[in-house]
Amino acid sequence: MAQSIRDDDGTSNPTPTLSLTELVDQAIARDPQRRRLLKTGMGLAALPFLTGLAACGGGELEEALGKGTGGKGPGKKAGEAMLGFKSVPTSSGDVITVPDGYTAEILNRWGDPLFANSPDFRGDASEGWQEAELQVGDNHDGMSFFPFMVKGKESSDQGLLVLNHEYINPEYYYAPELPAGAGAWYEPFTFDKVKKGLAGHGISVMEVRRQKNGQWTYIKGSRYNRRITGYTPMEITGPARGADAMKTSADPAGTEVLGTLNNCANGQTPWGTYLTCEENANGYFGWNGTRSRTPAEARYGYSQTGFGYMWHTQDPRFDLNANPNEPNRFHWVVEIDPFDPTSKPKKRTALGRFKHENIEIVVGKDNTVVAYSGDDERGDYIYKFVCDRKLVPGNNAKNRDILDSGTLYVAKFGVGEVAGDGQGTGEWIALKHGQNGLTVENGFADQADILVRTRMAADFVGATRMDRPEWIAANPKKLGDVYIALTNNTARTAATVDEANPRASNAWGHILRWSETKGDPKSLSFTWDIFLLAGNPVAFPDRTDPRSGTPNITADNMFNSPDGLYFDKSGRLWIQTDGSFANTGNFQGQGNNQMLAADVETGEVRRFLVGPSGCEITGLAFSPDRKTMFVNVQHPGELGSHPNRPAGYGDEQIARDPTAFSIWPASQANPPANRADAGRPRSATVVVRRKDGGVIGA
Ligand SMILES: [Ca+2]
Ligand SMILES: [Ca+2]
Ligand SMILES: [Ca+2]
Repeated sequence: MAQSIRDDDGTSNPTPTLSLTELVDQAIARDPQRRRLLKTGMGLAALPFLTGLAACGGGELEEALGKGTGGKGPGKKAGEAMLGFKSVPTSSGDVITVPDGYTAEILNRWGDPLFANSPDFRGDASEGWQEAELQVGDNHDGMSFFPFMVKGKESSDQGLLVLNHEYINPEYYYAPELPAGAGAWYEPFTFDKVKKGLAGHGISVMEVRRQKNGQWTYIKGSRYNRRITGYTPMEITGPARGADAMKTSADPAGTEVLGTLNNCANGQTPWGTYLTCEENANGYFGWNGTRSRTPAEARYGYSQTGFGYMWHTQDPRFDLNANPNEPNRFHWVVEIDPFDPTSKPKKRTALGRFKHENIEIVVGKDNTVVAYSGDDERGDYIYKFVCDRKLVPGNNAKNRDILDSGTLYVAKFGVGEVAGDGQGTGEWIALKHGQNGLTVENGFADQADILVRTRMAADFVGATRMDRPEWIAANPKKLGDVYIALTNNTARTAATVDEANPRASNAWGHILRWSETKGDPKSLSFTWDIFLLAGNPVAFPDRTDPRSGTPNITADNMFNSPDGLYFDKSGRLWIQTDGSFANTGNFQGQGNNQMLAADVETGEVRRFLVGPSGCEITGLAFSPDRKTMFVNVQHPGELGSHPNRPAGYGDEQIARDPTAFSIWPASQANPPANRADAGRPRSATVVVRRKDGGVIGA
């Protein structure tokens, strides 16, 4: 999410971690001979690691860039190009652009009818909550494709598409009732509007099918179709089930919660289930009257008015003074069986409570199941969970509750042998009661307490504060290699940079990767390096200036704020952005949010897709043959600092004139003659295919 009152750019982790100076001093203590090298100059640009990157990236990288496509990297099919498409130019326009030879078609949109009895989207936001519950939700985000098995094989023509609806844009979601000047567009704010808001959140499950002509459709009324919303009953499982902190007046046992909220990104398990991650749930809560925040409420970013949704004014469930434990029942990972529309989703508390971005499951050679997840806030942490039980391949029933027991770890990044060379070593620290000082004496009552207050346990053990951990993706061609998008952190200062987060005022973000020791996902140590620093080589042409990015960032592929990361089966790394589309200053020439692909062996990055006005690109899935790509466009029309934002328009104006800025996806093909007939911009799932029917990206 970006660019609005609903963006949580706050910092609720005040814990200091070691400054670069302290890290350098530590390294010098270990190796006094390095003193001269490390202590000279000391502007970041003078740091050896940047010149080191230039040295290892420069010549070889340019050669790779010149060669363009092809080459036999590991894991590719013979003759398959890693980046076999021509880079797409940036754009500030109101359409999706894809490379020559590709098509982009709309599969579903916010408000599309999902069930036989669903009403069609009216376009004026006049639906009530009962109707909204029967339609596709808003703000599409993380997504997975579950192929049907046909004749014993995974189909690339039919299956279930499961997608998150992270939040709503009230300015487009609610129809103004009072005339302009008589009140704000959202007034009067009612309990029914809370319920409609809850209906726009959650998850959609829909059957999708490829037609004979190659185009995809979703099947309205399929028996698999399902809406999960902010009201759907879910079971609480794992160590925090039944804990005092999980009990409320509505659920005195602490075992069942209504709904899932702020479902950002996702994960897909080898046992056929979907994982959805609860991120900025704090934004929906507030309080009436006065309240002194508890330390945990402060640490998780709760405030009197949240992100401005106003739910707490109408529904006591979201009022911390009325229901102080209700927030503890969010910020979890939820597991859903998409093939059984009657199944009850499960909140898996063993995985910890924080602002989960996505969850990436990796299975070791010994069938150990490991789950990675980042906590998306400035200065927060990277986690991994190692399951107690091993995967039983092919036995979904046996694997079903595997995420309920295991050990949660948090990452600590070290400088390694050389300070300032952009690589290092790291360790995973267990967040287990009785270990690493997480004891009753130190204020942690039991494992449930550690899990409900995971952030505070991680603070206690001294984990490394990162530049907003977003998606994590594991390289399918190199077991134990894991990549993370660290989207940006303009709050980092020269005094708080460290080697893994090396830039003060990091406006563009970076992608970091680590290799688990011996390639074993359950290892408790790793080595790491920086895959790329995003930047702007046009605004900052001096390539020794860290603001220009690493050498693999060029005028033709530059971007800011990497967010979604996804490896396809060939080992292509897809990068989706949720950053500034201002196209000026630090971001000049970078246009709208976009998607790129990277060859992680050569470091080459190419721009694959540019989104419409005011959107972010997030959520990615492929058919098993990878000839169909499903990609989500979230919040087209969000005003932010877009260059085409109508003058004088804020949320109030756009709510009353909702086609003044973006009409995507109506703008994509055959837009209506009368622009107002488009109704309003809508989040949507897009199908990208190659006109020659080939593998996407190759
Ligand atoms: Ca995020
Ligand atoms: Ca180092
Ligand atoms: Ca995101």
